[in-house]
Amino acid sequence: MLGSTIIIACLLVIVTTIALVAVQKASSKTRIKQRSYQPSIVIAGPQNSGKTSLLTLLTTDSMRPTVVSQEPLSAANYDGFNIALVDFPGHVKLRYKLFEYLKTRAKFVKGLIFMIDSTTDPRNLTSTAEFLVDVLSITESSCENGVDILIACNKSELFTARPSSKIRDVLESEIQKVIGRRKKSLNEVKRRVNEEQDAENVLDVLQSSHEFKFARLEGSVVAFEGSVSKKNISKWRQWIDEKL
Ligand SMILES: Nc1nc2c(ncn2[C@@H]2O[C@H](COP(=O)(O)OP(=O)(O)O)[C@@H](O)[C@H]2O)c(=O)[nH]1
Ligand SMILES: [Mg+2]
Repeated sequence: MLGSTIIIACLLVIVTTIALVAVQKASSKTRIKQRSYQPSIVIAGPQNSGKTSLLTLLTTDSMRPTVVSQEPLSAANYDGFNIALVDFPGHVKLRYKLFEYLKTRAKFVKGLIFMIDSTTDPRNLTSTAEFLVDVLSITESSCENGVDILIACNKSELFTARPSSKIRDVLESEIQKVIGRRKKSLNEVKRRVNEEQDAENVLDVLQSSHEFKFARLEGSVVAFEGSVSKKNISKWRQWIDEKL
C-alpha cells in the first residue's frame, strides 16, 4: 500500500515536471516569434518631402494625390520580395512612431530612405539635421552594422532644387553643430544621472573624433537626387534593389 502511494507520488512529480518544462518551452518559442519581424525598407523624413508619393509610385507605378496619414503606411511583400515598404509620417509629434519602430526592429530594417525636398534653402536644413541625428542615434546604436541610409533629394526637376552633393555636405556640417550643441547642453547639466550618460554615449557613437563624417558611420550614407513627379527615381530604385 505504502509502496504504491510512493510510486503514484513519484509519477505525479515526474508528470508535473514534464508539463512545466513543456509550458516553459512553448512560451519561450512564442517570445522568439514575437521578436522576429518581416524585413523592411523605411521611408522617413520631414513632412511634404514626397514620402507617400514615393510609396505610391513604387507600389502602383503611378503618381497620385496623397492623403496625410497619422499612421505609418505599409506595403507588404514589395516587388514580390519578403520585404515591407513602410512610410512614416514626418510631423514632429508623430516621429516617436518611427523611433519606436527603429528601436525594436533596427536589425530587420534593410535600409532607410530619408526623403528631403531639394528646394529647401540650405540655411533651413537645421531641423532636418536634428531629425537625422535622432534617426542615426538609434540606427547606429541598435545594431552592429548600423542601417544603410539613402538621402533621397526629391523634387529635383524644380529649378530651385539643390544638387544632392551640396545637400549632403550641408547636412554633414549641420549635424556636427547639432551634436556640439547637444553635448554642450548635457555638460551644462552637472547631475550625472545614468540616463544622461547614456545620451552622451549615443552622441559619442556618432562622433568618434572631433568632426562628424557620414563616412565614419557603421551604416553607409549616400545621397542621390530624383523626382517622383517626373518618375525619375532610377538611382533610388537601384539602391533599393541592392537592399532586397
Ligand atoms: N514638384 C514636385 N512635387 C512633388 C514631388 N513628389 C511629391 N511632390 C508633391 O509634394 C507634396 C507632398 O507629397 P507627399 O508625398 O504627400 O509628402 P510626404 O508628406 O512626405 O508624404 C504633394 O503635393 C506632392 O504632389 C516631386 O518630385 N516634385
Ligand atoms: Mg505622407
